[in-house]
Amino acid sequence: MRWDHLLLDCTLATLAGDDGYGLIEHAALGWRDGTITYAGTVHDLPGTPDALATTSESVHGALVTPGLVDCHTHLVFGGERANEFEMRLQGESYEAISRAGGGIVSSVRATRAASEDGLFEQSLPRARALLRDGVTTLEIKSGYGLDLATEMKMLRVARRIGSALGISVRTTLLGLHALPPEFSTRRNDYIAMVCDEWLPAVAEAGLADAVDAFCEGIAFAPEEVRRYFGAASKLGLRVKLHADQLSNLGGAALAAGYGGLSADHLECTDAAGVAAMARAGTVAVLLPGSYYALRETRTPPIAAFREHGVAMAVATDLNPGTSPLRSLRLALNMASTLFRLTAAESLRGASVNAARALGLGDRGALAVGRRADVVIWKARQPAELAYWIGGSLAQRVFAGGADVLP
Ligand code: DI6
Ligand code: FE
Repeated sequence: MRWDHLLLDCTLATLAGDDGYGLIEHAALGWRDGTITYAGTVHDLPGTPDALATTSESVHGALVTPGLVDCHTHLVFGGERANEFEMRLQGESYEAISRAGGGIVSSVRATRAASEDGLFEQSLPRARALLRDGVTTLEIKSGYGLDLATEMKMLRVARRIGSALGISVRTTLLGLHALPPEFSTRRNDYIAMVCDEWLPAVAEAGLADAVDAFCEGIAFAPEEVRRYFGAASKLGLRVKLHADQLSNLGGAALAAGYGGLSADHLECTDAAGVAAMARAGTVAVLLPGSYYALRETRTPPIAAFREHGVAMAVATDLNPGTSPLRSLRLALNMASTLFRLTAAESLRGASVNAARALGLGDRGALAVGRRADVVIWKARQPAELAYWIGGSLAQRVFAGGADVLP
């Protein structure tokens, strides 16, 4: 059976193997029915291109990588918050704006007010911007509804974005993001409702691939998150956590204790948190966009992650408040410049390790049997993906073997 398509003369960064780029020069990459059938040198091809594949083309030495994976976004939301950006430029802090009724709750108002079609129309261009930058798998969280109907609306819109663009979207219920104003004096009632009503309803509807919470002084306490994770685990839902971003509440260890897919942010994580993540195989998702936008000064414990062998992912955290970042490549640049990840660590963080943070073993590297999610870049060196700041570098993007670049 012939392959559908064969790329020749590639500079292939396979990202297969335990570290580095997995570089193959003068390489070829073939696929059939959305699955990779060959990743190796042109020299070792088991026949002539015409005999092997229905169509083939030379990419003239261009860099070819797996489709990128953005494993942490909040890109479905109504409105925007440029006014809060201006307030922060005047010296207001993110926490002060949030306590004064702005922040997440202001996006909640706009998201509740939007129709489902309106929310889709507002959100789609943000996902398209990521796709133009090489993203073929994308995680999208709810969390700007804070009532069940709006949370479900967000999750449906997220799935619809995936179908509209021909890329993979993984959805996450972010039930504990902020306390909705109507529950301001009934905190426990809100937690009980999320655990006892929302989780079963969302699981039953099959709308979420995982659940997430914001564990922070301005959001939810560790014991509240534990109750929620306990309920989610009983329903078979995997957990992720916004952990130790602004303060150290032991979030990294908490997520690891529930076999968390990932703990995210981690600027304030301590040695015990790192060790717990290593034991549980929980991925550290680094979000340099919010670190940058909030002018944070503490960096995540990168050296300790390396030392303990904790896999690091890099994501945009695309959201209207703390990370209005619509380029995963820019997140790579920030991870390398601000957190000092090597260019290879940054790229692995947005491919193979990001896939792991979503529980996906079928992508993030170019190897026989993996999904044919492939990007051909206007670049020759893999380090260029973290090196260039801005501009457009993706030349062709394939998701499951189909050309999806708009
Ligand atoms: N952490 C974040 O970075 C975003 N949510 C969260 O839990 C911020 C969300 C926002 O400000 O709208
Ligand atoms: Fe986030």
